[in-house]
Amino acid sequence: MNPYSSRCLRSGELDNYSARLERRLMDMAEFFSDKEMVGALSDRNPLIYTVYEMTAPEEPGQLSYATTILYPGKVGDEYYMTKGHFHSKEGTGEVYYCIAGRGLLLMQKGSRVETTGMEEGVVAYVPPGWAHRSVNTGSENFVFLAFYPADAGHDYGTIAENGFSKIVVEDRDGPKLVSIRPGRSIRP
Ligand code: M6P
Ligand code: ZN
Repeated sequence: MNPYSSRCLRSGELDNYSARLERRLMDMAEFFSDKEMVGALSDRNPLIYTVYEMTAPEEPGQLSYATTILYPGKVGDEYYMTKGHFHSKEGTGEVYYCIAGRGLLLMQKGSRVETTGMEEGVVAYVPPGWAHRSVNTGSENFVFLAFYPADAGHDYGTIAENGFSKIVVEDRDGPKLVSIRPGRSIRP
């Protein structure tokens, strides 16, 4: 295959991409904690995030990249976030680069939860084996670029079933990490 490139705008749009995905609330209802609020918002079904992917063939050694535009908002007290996933293939990590906005990269392995504060210019590393989710804690679009092995695969099922053990909610003083499943391993 031949080399290629994309121009990544500050808005998060790629001018050359293989797929554009939109995730609305009802595509990810099971991921938010406040089920009553999910029900109340179901008619409006707000757009939570948009992804532009440039995927390489799913073969060892190939790399894909994607931008995510995560909009500001909350479902109840919980900030808009991505579904979050494990990589299906063991031993595959990922690099995130924040282009604009502000948020948290929430990661969990077993019962260990870590967060990295994301703002313009921050580069963050997700080591193999850590589930990862992005959360928009700001009032503007949170935009980031990710690089990952093309054959990593997305495992959403484990998170849909078990959830992360902490969620990010708005408190009087700002974003707060709250335990909802204390000490529970995400992969039982
Ligand atoms: C980043 C990458 C993508 C991922 C996207 C949205 O751009 O990690 O692989 O698809 O974020 O996250 P999710 O797949 O968890 O909804
Ligand atoms: Zn990933």
